[in-house]
Amino acid sequence: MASAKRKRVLVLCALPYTNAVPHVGNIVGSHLPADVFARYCRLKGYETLFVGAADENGTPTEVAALELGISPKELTDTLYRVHRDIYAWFGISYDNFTRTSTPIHHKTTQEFFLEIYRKGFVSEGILRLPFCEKDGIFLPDRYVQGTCPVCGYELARGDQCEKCSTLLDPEQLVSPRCKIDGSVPVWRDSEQLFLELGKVQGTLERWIREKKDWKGQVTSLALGWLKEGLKKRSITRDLRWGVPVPLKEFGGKVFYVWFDAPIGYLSATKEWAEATGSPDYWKKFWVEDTEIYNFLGKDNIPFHTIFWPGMLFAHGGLNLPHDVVGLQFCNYEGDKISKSHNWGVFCESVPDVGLDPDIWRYYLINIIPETKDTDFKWEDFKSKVNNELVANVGNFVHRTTTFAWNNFDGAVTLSKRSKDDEELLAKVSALAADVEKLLGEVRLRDALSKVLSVADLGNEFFQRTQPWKLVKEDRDRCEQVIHTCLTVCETVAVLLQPFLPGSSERILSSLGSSSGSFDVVGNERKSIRLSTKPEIPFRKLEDSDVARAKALATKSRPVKDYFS
Ligand code: B3M
Ligand code: ZN
Repeated sequence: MASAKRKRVLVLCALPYTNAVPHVGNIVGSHLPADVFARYCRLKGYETLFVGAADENGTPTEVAALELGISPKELTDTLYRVHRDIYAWFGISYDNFTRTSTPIHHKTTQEFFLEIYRKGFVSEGILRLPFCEKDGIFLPDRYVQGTCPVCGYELARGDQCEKCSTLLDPEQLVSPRCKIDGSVPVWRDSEQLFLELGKVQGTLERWIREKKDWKGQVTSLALGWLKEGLKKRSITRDLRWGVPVPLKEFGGKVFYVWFDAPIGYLSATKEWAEATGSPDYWKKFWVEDTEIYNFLGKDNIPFHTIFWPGMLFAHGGLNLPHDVVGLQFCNYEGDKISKSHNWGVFCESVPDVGLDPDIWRYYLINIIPETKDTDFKWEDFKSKVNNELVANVGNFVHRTTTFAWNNFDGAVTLSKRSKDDEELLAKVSALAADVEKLLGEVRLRDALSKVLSVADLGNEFFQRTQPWKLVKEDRDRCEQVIHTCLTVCETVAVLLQPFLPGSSERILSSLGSSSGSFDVVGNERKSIRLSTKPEIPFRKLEDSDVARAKALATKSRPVKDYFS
């Protein structure tokens, strides 16, 4: 017997830096898959919490502010709101989307540090850091550019090579330069603190080897780094902006942004718990039985499979990720998305197009880079929306509801079912079970395509049973057929909930239903009464709509314009 205990799930999305405004690649690469999964967990009745935050500390912010001639606080105050509003527009259902500049985050980070410091996982040492004499600052790792010592990629960043994913120290780069002004940095010694990752190497290795159901790309990357042997990694920097190191000897220094950022997962949970009036409730998710799912882009995999779990092992007593859902990249029309080259679809402009967010969600879910890099293409956008969402789901729901409205005044009652109906509903049931299973395995694209198969079956049934003829020849049978079709419509709408929340709610309410869970098939209503005259659920995109969307959504608003 399965235990009656309610399963608990914590869904986490990588914390976006607030030095830029997100583009669609950022949405499909973490927030949207995390959202679909969180919505699924809620519908399953799991105790679900979905939190995130703006990653506001460290050098990415300090440098961006420097470039704009404003303070880091001015920069992050504004960009935090921009991020928050964009995620809300796309229907990303964060229970808490906060910031890493909050007092609770600072406190949580300092306490976390003191715990691992006390436990002997922190050492002191000298770090040679790149200093830009022109800008008068120590350069953030990622603002040093040079050739990757491993694969030879010439534009590798000082924290990591984007080509081969190797974690780097800026010092390892061949011919390093300052990314801001191209000058050659000088190296200055400074006293810093280090996390002794070597001490948790064995524990990490055992933990990762146990993870049989992780994506292959994630496990193999992680095992690759472990094979090289983990070295100590610096966790402090000489910056003003960030979380201060709570040791007298290290006064004036702050934590390295990758040290405090993942602790943001914890502080976002704590902040949420405080807001609900039960400040200790965060422990349910971090100490008691909970499955934690982390969603992130592939460049963040090392930090989530090695660095953050290493920190958690050093700390002890906190839950580790259950799954690290590492996603690949999404390109735009065959090339890497780039704001500076104005190449991509930019979130700040997407609402201007005037299309329903669910239309975007539908296409974007189709290009979640689950196993390999994907591509946003306008042709594909149009054909997916028109040939799948409109022609399949929309058409089935619309023809069924319109028929019921015109011929039965919008209300049908089930008298009996034919074998044909039973067979259809059994197939629908089986597909619905597949959708749930795929969602549980975080195979979101496959899950969505199964939902479409349900609507396919419905369309095919409608076509074959010809209710437009039956209504004249055998009205009773016609009512049974329409009842069956409406039941399938309801199932489709219920299954669409995690993917297209707004549309599915509209369809459900027009069917006189409100779901909020995944139980429909086998649970269907004897009498179905439409609440309103049916409207077209999804409108077909004309060439002119796509041209307009393209013209508007590919315009990016320079960050500086938010401050003028
Ligand atoms: N901010 C990197 C990024 O935005 C970083 C993620 C932090 S997750 C703890 O790609
Ligand atoms: Zn490389």
